[in-house]
Amino acid sequence: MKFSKDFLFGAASASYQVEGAWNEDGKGVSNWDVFSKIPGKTFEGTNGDIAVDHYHRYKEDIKLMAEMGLESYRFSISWPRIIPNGDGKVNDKGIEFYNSIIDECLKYGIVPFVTLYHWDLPQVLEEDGGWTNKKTVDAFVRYANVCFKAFGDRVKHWITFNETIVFCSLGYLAGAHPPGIINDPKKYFQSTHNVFLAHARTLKDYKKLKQFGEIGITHVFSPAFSVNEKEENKFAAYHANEFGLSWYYDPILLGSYPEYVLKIIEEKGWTPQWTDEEIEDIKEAASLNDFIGLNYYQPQRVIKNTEPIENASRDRESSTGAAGSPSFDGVYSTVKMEDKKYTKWGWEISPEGFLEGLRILRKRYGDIKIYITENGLGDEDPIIDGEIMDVPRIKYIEEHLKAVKTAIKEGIHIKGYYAWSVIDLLSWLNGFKKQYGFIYVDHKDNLNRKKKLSFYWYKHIIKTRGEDL
Ligand code: BGP
Repeated sequence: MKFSKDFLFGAASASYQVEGAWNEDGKGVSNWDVFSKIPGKTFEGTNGDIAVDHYHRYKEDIKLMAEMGLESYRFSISWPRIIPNGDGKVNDKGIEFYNSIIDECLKYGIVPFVTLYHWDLPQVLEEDGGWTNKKTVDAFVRYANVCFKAFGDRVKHWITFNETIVFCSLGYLAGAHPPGIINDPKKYFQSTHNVFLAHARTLKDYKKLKQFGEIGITHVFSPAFSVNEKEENKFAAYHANEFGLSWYYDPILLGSYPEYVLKIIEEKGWTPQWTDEEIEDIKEAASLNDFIGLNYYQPQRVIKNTEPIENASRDRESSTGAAGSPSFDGVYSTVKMEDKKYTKWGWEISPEGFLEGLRILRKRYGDIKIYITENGLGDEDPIIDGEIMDVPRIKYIEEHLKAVKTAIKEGIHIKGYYAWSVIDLLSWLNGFKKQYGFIYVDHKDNLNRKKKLSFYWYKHIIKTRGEDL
């Protein structure tokens, strides 16, 4: 089987992780510009001041993407580059930069797939309460409208938010992302609701503009499975999926919050402050989603938690995605299993979990259109005789693309696959050590670009539309 002609083979990046130029051409300061400079917050104090200098080298980078045969490039817009203080004057130079990126893509027939929010919030808004403040909702909707008006003639694929669960939970429970708050479930739930509201209102505005593109949101897709048939562990996995999946997917796709979670947060006093009008907006917007974006790296293996949660460490080390921590509410724990395979960073490699998760998703939400907006392997790539031999990455992507193929055969509506990442870039908490790209960046030699083995492999897969997989 070949992937259909309208299936998009792509790869992704995010503004803070690639651009650099953090204080150039009128860009405002972002929460990450500030947070990454707090000692101990990032791996060896790395930050995105320069990142891989995509801001100045985008032409070279997009040319390489074209050479790889990439059909679509998923990138994000830096909000503080467009509106430096979050809700004030628009920065023309920022508009100009993304116009150039978009036009450069289109020159080669690469479809731009744009994320509006991949975590770099204008610092002025962060200091005013960030996503816990409703003012941020209004400011986001305005910013989104600015982008639609500036780029919507050429951009026909929009993602509002990237991974709400990550920036809200690491921001307000683990303290490992800005604003660095530890263990505040009230703020955590408030921020998630505010993001869903911003998403809903943005969709309503986008549809009014009649630009006839598609719009959706990207969520982490990390289904939880019980480690065995024991009732208490099966319940732990159910609970994990209600809090980690349903809480995020239900408001977007069904227009309402899951009863199970609502009841618990009510008892605990964590219910967000919301109005009937807001709940109505979320409900109305559910039918306006054109697709859902899934970022899949690994599933979760879950058991009932028995440890006191006070023992749970809340820091960078324990927030990088490896199994082994109790949940914030102490109900379940993620565990590493003897019979599973893991990456160097302790992430499980499970194309089976991917496929199984896709089936569960279809059962709950029906035939929604899906894009796999991120999937890939973080590794330290071996260099042999000057060549970057990233064979494990090829294997990882191959296995996951096969799972996509099977899912499509089963009738699951997947219309595109974006590898994370197009080029080696800054990992939020792991610096430049954890590589994901098809294109290598030499940090010892002027950030020069070099094609990896996976570059040639992906090129072949795209050219043959995955027939040989
Ligand atoms: C996702 C983010 C990406 C990227 C990726 C890999 O959660 O959307 O921006 O960072 O994970 O994560 P890491 O760099 O921690 O391995």
